[in-house]
Amino acid sequence: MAQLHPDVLSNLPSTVEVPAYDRTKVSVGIVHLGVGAFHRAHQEVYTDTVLAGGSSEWGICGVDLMGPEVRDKLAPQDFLYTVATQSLKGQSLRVVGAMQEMLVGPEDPEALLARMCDPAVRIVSITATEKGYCHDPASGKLNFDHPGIAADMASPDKPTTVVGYVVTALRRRRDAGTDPFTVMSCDNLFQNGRIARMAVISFAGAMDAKFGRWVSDNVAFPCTMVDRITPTTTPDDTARVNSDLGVTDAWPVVCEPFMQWVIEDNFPTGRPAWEDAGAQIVEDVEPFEYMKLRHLNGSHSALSYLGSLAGYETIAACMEDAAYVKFMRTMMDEEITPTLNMPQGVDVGAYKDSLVERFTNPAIKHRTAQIAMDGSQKLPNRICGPVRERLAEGRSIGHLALVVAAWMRFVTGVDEKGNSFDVADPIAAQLKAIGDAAGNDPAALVKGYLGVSEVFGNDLADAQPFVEAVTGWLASLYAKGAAATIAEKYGV
Ligand code: CS2
Repeated sequence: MAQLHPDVLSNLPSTVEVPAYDRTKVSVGIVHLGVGAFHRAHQEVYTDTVLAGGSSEWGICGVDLMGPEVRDKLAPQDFLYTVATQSLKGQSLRVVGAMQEMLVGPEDPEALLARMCDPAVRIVSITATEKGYCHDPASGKLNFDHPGIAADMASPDKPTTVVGYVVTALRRRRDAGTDPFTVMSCDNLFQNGRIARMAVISFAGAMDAKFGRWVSDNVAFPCTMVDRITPTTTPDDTARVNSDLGVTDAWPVVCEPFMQWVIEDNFPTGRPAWEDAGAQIVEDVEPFEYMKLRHLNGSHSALSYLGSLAGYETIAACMEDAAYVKFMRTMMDEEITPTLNMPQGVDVGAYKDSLVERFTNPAIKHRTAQIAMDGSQKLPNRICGPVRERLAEGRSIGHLALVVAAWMRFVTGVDEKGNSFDVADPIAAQLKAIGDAAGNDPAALVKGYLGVSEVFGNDLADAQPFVEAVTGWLASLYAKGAAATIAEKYGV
C-alpha cells in the first residue's frame, strides 16, 4: 500500500475529508511543544479548519521534546496524518494538514530556539501533561529541585524542559527587540495559563530579576479549557484506519466525535480565528475549567482507579457496571456540581448526561491504566480541590474520599489478587515506599499518603472527617475489593 502523502490525497475515498487549501502557501505562525495524540486530535484540527477558511499565516511547527519517534513517522508523510473519530456508527476519517514541520528538541536545541525566535511565530502553545510544568501541584510553585529545571538553570542555552525553552526564547526575543510570543497552555490544569505564567516568571526571575519583570509585564498567558477523549493509538486502530483509507498512515490518532475548546481572549499579537472552527472565545475560562476538570477528569480518575482495581480495562467497561455509573453520577451531583458557579445559560445537567454518554461509547477503548498514570499530578486539581472547598463549608466529601482511597490502594503497586505492578507516576518510588512501610493497614496507609504534601497540601492530613472517610473506604477496598465496595454502596 502507498504511504499517506500530499500526492495521494486525490486518490483517497471520497468520504475522507482532506485539507481544502494549498498547504504550500501556509507559513509557520505557531510552535507547539508536545505533539502527542491529544494535540493532534484537538488544536491541530481546529487550526486546520481555520487554514481551510483562507488564513495562511498560522501553520504549526510541531515539537517533540522527548525524541524523534513521531517526527520519523510523520516526516515521510509531509506531516499529514489522519484523525479517526469513533462512534457506534463506525469511524469517520479526516486528514489534517496544519502541521508544516516538526523539530525534535534533544536533536538540535538551537534549531528549535531559532524557530521560536522567528518574528512570524506569534504563539507558542503547550501540551506537556500535568507534570511537564515541573511545579508542585498542590502549591502551584515551580520546583527548582526538579532535575530538568536544575539542568536548564545551569545551561539555559541548551534547554530540555518546556519552561526552559520558553524562557530562553523569550529572552532572546527581548534582546533582539522582537515582540514576545503568547504562551498558550492546553493542559488539563486548573488555570493552566497561570500555572505556565508562574513557572516561566519564576524561572526567568531567578535568572535575572529584571528579565522576570519584563516577562511579567509583556507576555500573555491565556487560559484554555480543552476537551476531546483521545486514547493512545493501538496497532488495531492503525490497521482499521489504514484499511478504510486505502493508504498507510504511520501514526493516525483515534478519538471521540465530541470536541470543545474554550479560550481566554488574551493574544496581544494576534491569533487564528479559532472561533470559526467552533472554539468559544471568552473573557473568563475559569468556570468552564472547573466544570470540565472536576466532572470529566475527576470522574475519569475515579473510574480509572476503581476500574483498574476491579480489573475493568477501559472506561467503557466500567460503564457497563450500573453501580459504577451510579457512583459517578452521584459523586458529580452531590459533591462536584455544588462547587461550581457557572455563567447563566450553561446547562450542567445536560453536560453531565453527555459525559455519561461519552464515557459509554464502546468504540473508544480508553484504558483505565492510561488515565491512572501520574495520579499525584492529577488528583490535586481534580479531587483535592473540591474536597478542600467542601470541608471548609462543612459539607459531605464521602464520594470524593472513595476516589482518594482507591488511588491509595492503587499506588501501593499491588493489585487485588496480590500481584505487583508498576505504577507510572513521577513520585512512584516514594509512593511505593510508603505502601511497603504501612503494609495492608488502612489507617497507616492513609497517614503515610496524606503526608505527601505535593498531593494533599499541608492541610488535608489534619481534616478529621476526611481522614476518617478515606480510612473507612480503604478498609472496605482491602476487605471486599473495589467492585463489591461500589456494588454495596451504589448498587441498583
Ligand atoms: C484523562 C484526559 O488521561 C486523563 O487523565 O482524564 O486525558 C481526558 O481524556 C481528556 O482531558 C478529555 O478531554
